[in-house]
Amino acid sequence: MDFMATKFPTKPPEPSVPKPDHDEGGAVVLERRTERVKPPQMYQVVMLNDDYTPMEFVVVVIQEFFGKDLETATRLMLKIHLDGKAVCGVYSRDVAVMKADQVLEAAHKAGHPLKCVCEPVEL
Ligand code: TYC
Repeated sequence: MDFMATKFPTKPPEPSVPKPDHDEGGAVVLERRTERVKPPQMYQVVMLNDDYTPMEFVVVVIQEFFGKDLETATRLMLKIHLDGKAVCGVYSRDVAVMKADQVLEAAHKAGHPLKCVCEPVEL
């Protein structure tokens, strides 16, 4: 019995390395291709408002875990209090998760319901 191939053999994909070419004078010319590497996805740590955590505690947490000075931490705390939330810092995923865990642990130990979440930064 005869079998027929259902597909013609396809050409292998072109290699992605620059191909040597020749200029008018016969010299080999290599085309330079710039490699574009995507920057890593960054994550923002968003602190949420609640009715019970003392303002002073939030200010200390923001200074301690997000490296802000007293004035910046106070402004951020007030923004959270008034708007319901604010971004306290932007980091790689692992660092953002670590910061959020540190905040939650400190709040839990102190008996406050303070919450924060990590979310990908929209481009
Ligand atoms: N709303 C709280 C209060 O009136 C203060 C507060 C601010 C709580 C920011 C949480 O992330 C927070 N005591």
